[in-house]
Amino acid sequence: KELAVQGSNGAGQPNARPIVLGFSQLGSESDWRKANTSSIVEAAKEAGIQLRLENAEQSQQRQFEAVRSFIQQQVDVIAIAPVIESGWDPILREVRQAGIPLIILDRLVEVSDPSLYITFIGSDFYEEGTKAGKYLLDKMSDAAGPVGIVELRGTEGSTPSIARGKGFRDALKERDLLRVIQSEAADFTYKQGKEVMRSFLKAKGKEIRVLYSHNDDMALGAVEAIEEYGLKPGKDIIIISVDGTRKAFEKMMEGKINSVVECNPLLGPNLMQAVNELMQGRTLPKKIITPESIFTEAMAEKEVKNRKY
Ligand code: GZL
Repeated sequence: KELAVQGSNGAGQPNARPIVLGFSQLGSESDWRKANTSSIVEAAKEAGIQLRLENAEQSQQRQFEAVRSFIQQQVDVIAIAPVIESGWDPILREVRQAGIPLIILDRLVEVSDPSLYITFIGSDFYEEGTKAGKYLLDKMSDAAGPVGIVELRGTEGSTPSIARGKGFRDALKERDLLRVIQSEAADFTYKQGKEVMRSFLKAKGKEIRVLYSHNDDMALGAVEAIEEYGLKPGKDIIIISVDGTRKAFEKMMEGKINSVVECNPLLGPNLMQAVNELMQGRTLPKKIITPESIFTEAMAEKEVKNRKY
């Protein structure tokens, strides 16, 4: 690769051109995703990096096509937020063949050879699931009989859905009174969260004491379904969600969601920093994990003004 490209600090030769980054974004399914996209667009502008963003609207096939077009365009760096973990080996080998460095963002890929990508920038989803489970252990510490939990899973086969489900279950192992009685994928969307929650209520009704939702958009849809059914979200059914969007904080202030585990979408600055560093020939850590917290309805009022997404 010609090295006469301009780093963000103008490190290149005077006539250098800006770095070109091809980014395959997986979709626009949730508020988290929209915040993630705007963070990346903003950070590229700040860094003087030319961003070519393709939105796959949750189709892996369209992500493959986007990556192939970035190879054709001979971009300097490729970044991918992979919709699901499987199926990436062939296309990542094409990227390696083309000699283009690759960054994986937000979710992970399951590949035979991890050297196919330079670094992963995102969250520890297992940890997020564990935090949700530990909150529930504490919230239900004085429960006498079995507690029925329903789970709205994110996109089937995606890292957040797999790992948030596992972390949650591992945390609950110590209390077999807490039981997941229904679990279904609702693709991280408001609409499907509402539809699947309706079906849970039809099937299990008052047996449901807790909802664990893998993201806020599905949780907000479920809140509507619970109210339509005639129960009180946050009271009759304890609700734990993940992401920490403003809308979820507003629902916590109304007492309709009880706890939200933070998942930070503002990865733009980290991504541009990594792009600049690898273009300057520096080595990067294999994983760059963003620090995250958990919030409850008690602290929602104070925290809501600090939320950036
Ligand atoms: C998590 C991200 C998930 C969010 C959802 O890093 O991949 O996808 O939790 C989003 O809101 O749709």
